[in-house]
Amino acid sequence: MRKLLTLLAAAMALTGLLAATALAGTMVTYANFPPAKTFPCVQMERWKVEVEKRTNGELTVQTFPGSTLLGPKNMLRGVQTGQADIGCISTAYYPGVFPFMDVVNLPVAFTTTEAASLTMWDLYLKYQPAELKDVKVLTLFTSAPSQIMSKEPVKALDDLSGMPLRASGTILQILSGLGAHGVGMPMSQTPEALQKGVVKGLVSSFDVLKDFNFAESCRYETITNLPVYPFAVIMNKAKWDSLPDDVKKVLDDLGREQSQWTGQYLDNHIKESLQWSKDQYQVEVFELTGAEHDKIKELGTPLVDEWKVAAAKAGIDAETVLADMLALKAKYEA
Ligand code: 3IO
Repeated sequence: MRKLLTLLAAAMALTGLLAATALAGTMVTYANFPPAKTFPCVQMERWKVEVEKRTNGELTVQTFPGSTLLGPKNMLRGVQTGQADIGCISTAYYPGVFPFMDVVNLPVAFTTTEAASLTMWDLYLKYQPAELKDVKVLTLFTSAPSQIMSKEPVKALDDLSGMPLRASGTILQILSGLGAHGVGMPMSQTPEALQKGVVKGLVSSFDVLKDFNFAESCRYETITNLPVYPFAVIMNKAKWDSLPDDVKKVLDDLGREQSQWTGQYLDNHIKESLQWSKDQYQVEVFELTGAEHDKIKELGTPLVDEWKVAAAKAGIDAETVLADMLALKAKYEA
């Protein structure tokens, strides 16, 4: 009986200790829209591990991949209102909402994800755009340059005529200039759209061939080097304000590093994904001619002008921001 009581007392003390530890720390929720295997969620899990390690567990992160907490289009509002503490948004799903960050989605032919991601981060830090003032930006990154993945071969630009392809943001306008039929929808809805046949392919980065198994239905890949999609990881402002200073410092110190880590991860992963797709499904990869690349470039010029007008309307010094972006791109691609 004595022994039992001692054991019971010890167990209660341990429980109390664990509860106290949990109380001393803060738990935050982190919502993401695509499935767990995809790169936005891989970077989320890496961020969680690093944060919990670097804060010695003072901050714990509960992750919700696959739109289990918030979806692609209610992510921004959901974080602003505190349904989730942290959320990952693809800014191309919010036309007109991010007039500054849209600059990263312009057809300037980024060659690596790492360069595009670091460019986005540096631009944000320098200008602190008004459109992100009501949330805390934890990190920023992009997808890799966008390519066509389709059920029917696109060996030349003429093959695009009337072809319905899923995309978002500026790529939609380029597709219409090429005679294709761009269908705007979030990445997370694309598996169903492909399966139902409402689109015959998509324009995004090659990581999705493996991570969504799109290689199975989209056996034809065409190298177009279209724009990257910008992503922002944002935190509810009141939640951020409530965090202790030492935790804030850990998160601030991680922002740029996380951006670079994600860029490097994706640059490696698109290669691995394409090789996997060749091995698994014998996908074919088509290269366009120089003249065709020139045509794509030509179609991009009015988009840059349109961005300048929209940015100026939002009070952004468009010429300076664009010049800065191109300088950062050159620096990081050197
Ligand atoms: C993307 C979005 C979600 C999951 C994996 C992804 N790989 C590339 C993208 C970019 C994209 O097409 C988009 O809609 O953000």
